[in-house]
Amino acid sequence: MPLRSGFVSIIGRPNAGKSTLLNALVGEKVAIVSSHPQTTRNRILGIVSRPEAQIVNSDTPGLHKPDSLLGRQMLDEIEAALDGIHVLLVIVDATKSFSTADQRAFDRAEQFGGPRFLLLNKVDKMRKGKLLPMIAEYQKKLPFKEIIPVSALTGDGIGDVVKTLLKYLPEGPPYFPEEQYTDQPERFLASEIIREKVLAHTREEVPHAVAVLIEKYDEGPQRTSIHAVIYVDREGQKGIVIGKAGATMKTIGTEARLELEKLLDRKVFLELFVKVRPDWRDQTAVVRQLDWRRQMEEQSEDAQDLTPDELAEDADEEDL
Ligand SMILES: Nc1nc2c(ncn2[C@@H]2O[C@H](COP(=O)(O)OP(=O)(O)OP(=O)(O)O)[C@@H](O)[C@H]2O)c(=O)[nH]1
Ligand SMILES: [Mg+2]
Repeated sequence: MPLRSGFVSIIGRPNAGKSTLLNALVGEKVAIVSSHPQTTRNRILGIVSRPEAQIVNSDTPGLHKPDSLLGRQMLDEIEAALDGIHVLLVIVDATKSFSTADQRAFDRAEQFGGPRFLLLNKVDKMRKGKLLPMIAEYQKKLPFKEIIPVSALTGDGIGDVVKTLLKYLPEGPPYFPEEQYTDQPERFLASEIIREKVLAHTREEVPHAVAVLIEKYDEGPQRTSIHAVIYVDREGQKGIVIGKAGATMKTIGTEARLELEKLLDRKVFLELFVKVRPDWRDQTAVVRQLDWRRQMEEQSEDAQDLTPDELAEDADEEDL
């Protein structure tokens, strides 16, 4: 059988289930998930490798009208994720009525020249009888090559998505080694896991106002030491994240540490700090730091500017 491989991107409104779908496709937790809209802020690769094929899926932030620098960076991430892909997956929450945010996804999908599929997600929460009329309704809005009902949460229909994707991918060798299932560095994944736990234990405006930056990530001989700062917008939000007598922070820290230990398969020492940084979502310095690809590019450019002696000095410092 010829080998197939290609790039697939998932777009849709915030909270439709894109990240849950990515995790279901890969069979690993690659992207964080929460019940709050606009959880995902970066494009995230989730790679499915089979003996006969490799599907490189990209999760994206939810399509929305941006009201900050962070929001605009999120939209740039969506555009970057659509560049050069072979198949586009549009996902809707089938339990909700079609919204302007869904229309944004459909408008973007209309500009895409390749095959596009529509996934009707969260079918575990609806009566099966509603599906056929819904499929007909959606097909009238925009023609899709395939419309597939799924539950990203239970895994229902995910096998059909993979099977159908394989039919549309071009022949070609894999892009990534078979054992690699994401492109995110561990350091970024760690910050995301911490943010997920903050989102799980806060509500209203706090989840949108949270950013997590890793200040220290040391892979010592016995354990990995991680020092992370949870940024919020306002003093009151700091109190909410910390909780009564530090109870919320303790829960966030314990849950994040346990998940990190599972992910890294070693002991983790996690230190968390909360800092207030008013309006960070409009500050270039902070927003850029949340873009790990840019961070890595800048670091490698800085490294290129160094003389061999300076490079050696840098390496010594990292060993300390
Ligand atoms: N019942 C049910 N819930 C789901 C399903 N898929 C996702 N969810 C829930 O929907 C919420 C949003 O899921 P996410 O995967 O974070 O959604 P998203 O599209 O990535 O959201 P953003 O990153 O904010 O754009 C979470 O509470 C999920 O558990 C599903 O198939 N069934
Ligand atoms: Mg998401």
